[in-house]
Amino acid sequence: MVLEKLGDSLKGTLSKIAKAVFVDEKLINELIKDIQKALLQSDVNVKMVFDLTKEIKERALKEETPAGMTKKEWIIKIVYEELVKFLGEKESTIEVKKKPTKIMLVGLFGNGKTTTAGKLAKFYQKRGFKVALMGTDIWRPAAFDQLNQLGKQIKVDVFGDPELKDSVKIYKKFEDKLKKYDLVIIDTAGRDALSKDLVDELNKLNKAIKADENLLVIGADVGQAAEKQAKTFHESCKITGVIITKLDGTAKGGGALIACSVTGAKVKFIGVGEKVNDFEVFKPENFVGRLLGMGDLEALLEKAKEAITEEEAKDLGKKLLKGEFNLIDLYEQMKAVKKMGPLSKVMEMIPGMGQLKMPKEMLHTQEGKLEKWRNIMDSMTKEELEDPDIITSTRVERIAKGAGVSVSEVRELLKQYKQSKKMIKMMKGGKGMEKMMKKMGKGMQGMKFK
Ligand SMILES: Nc1nc2c(ncn2[C@@H]2O[C@H](COP(=O)(O)OP(=O)(O)OP(=O)(O)O)[C@@H](O)[C@H]2O)c(=O)[nH]1
Ligand SMILES: [Mg+2]
Repeated sequence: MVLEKLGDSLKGTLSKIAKAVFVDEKLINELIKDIQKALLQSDVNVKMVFDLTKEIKERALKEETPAGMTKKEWIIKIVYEELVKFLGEKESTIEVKKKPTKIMLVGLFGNGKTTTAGKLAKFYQKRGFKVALMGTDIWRPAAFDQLNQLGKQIKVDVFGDPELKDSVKIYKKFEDKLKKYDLVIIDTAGRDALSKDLVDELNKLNKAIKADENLLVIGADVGQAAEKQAKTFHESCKITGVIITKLDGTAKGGGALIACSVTGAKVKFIGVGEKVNDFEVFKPENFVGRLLGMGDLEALLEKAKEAITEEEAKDLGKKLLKGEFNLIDLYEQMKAVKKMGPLSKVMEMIPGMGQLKMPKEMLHTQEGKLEKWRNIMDSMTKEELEDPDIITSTRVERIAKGAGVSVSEVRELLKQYKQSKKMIKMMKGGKGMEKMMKKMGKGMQGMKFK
């Protein structure tokens, strides 16, 4: 997988959102920090990281969640949209319209021009075009051999003349022959820097070839330095697009991709391996979708929907307000709380409740306890469930036997019930309850799990 590390961190960040109980400013701030960390580790320029995350934060806090979407889904969508925007939004393709369409590949030493020439040739050949490769690298002795071998491998004609020590002359020599091809891909020589010498040579070639596309080939391992390279090549050699190679082998790829996109030079293709087929059209939407593991996230959000619904929360709230509270309600309440996450977190949201001492058992609804409670309640009569105060010691023994649990476990449930009832009475006395319900309602809306 390309940019595995960046993808993993971003996925981890977003699944935190999907799993969270409440989406609030604190969570959004955490999200922003996580995204910043992930992008900086991928060598994205600091200013860009801050621009991007500022936008995400502003939208997440200010924009209203569209109808039919949960807040969580909306935030994940914002992250996705902003990343896509940063990567240049729409894909930018090359159409082979006139014959021959000419693509010239330029770039510094070892960035993958020759390899990419082969990949591009294969890409268009597969789409039914008649493709030719041309080598104009007069600097590296083995350059023409390398291209020839590639041509043989993919069965594409290769033109070039290692004897001629002038790249323009090489092109001119074969210009006529190239006319019968739909697409001609021209490989050029690299340098270790964008020297005046290289600029002169490329400009000379440009004038002679008048290529339809001048594509700059940059290895992703240069990270954010890609911006400077793209800019200088863009200004001095009129490049029409960028191909980022080696995205498979570096943690800095995010930096290179984003850096290029902001120069205005569109990334058109990406190289994702050494083989001829390790090559893709760069589609920001698909790319970000894959990076964020959209498929996995959807599954995660689906799970989040299983949590408590707004209706359920309201029903429970109404009952509590009326002071009606029996064992069944306790069971429902515990179930709801379990769905929402730790009760302590719920309590933090209610004014004045943070300081309230809660029964320990209530704060830690253990897995399995609900199951047991349901069994115990199954052994109770309707009368007992509605008015647990009538349950005497002999009744406790009978219930325990029926449920296959110990007497102390039945007593524990009853104790829990009494404590909860007491607490509810206490809250009913003050204004706390109303506030709590309002706040709960708000929180629930934020979670709106359909
Ligand atoms: N992993 C990986 N390696 C790549 C990719 N593209 C190119 N390479 C490797 O990078 C090295 C340099 O590739 P070349 O195509 O020779 O680079 P070049 O730009 O033509 O180099 P010069 O002609 O010397 O300027 C080779 O070992 C390629 O196999 C890619 O997408 N992924
Ligand atoms: Mg080369």
